[in-house]
Amino acid sequence: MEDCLFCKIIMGEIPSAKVYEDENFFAFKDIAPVAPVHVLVVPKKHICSIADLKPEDAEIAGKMLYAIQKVADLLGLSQDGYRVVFNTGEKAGQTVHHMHAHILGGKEMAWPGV
Ligand code: IU
Repeated sequence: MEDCLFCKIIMGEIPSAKVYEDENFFAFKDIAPVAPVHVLVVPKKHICSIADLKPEDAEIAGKMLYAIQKVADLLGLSQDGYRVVFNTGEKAGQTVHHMHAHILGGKEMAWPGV
């Protein structure tokens, strides 16, 4: 998508601190981290949000969970645990309209955090 920030990051048109890439996903450090470890996992296919998933996206949506697991492993978070957040829509605070998972870790976290 032409005007999508995350599409530009995936294409390398905007620099990012990449931590992982495969055929379907790209992961990079969040520019404004809210935890000691804060990485975004983004599907290369432009899907605006979970709310916009179509039946044909089911496979990529499932694979995304595995990509998140892989990135969390690479970041050394698997043993202590981590949080995964998908802000979806305006009231949830989604600011970039290309579906992404926040992986947050490296600290004790309270729940609920809303
Ligand atoms: P949100 O769930 O849509 O609010 O998350 C968007 C995230 O993208 C947010 O945490 C930003 O700090 C992050 N981000 C980024 O990593 N690089 C950028 O150039 C921009 C936003 I703009």
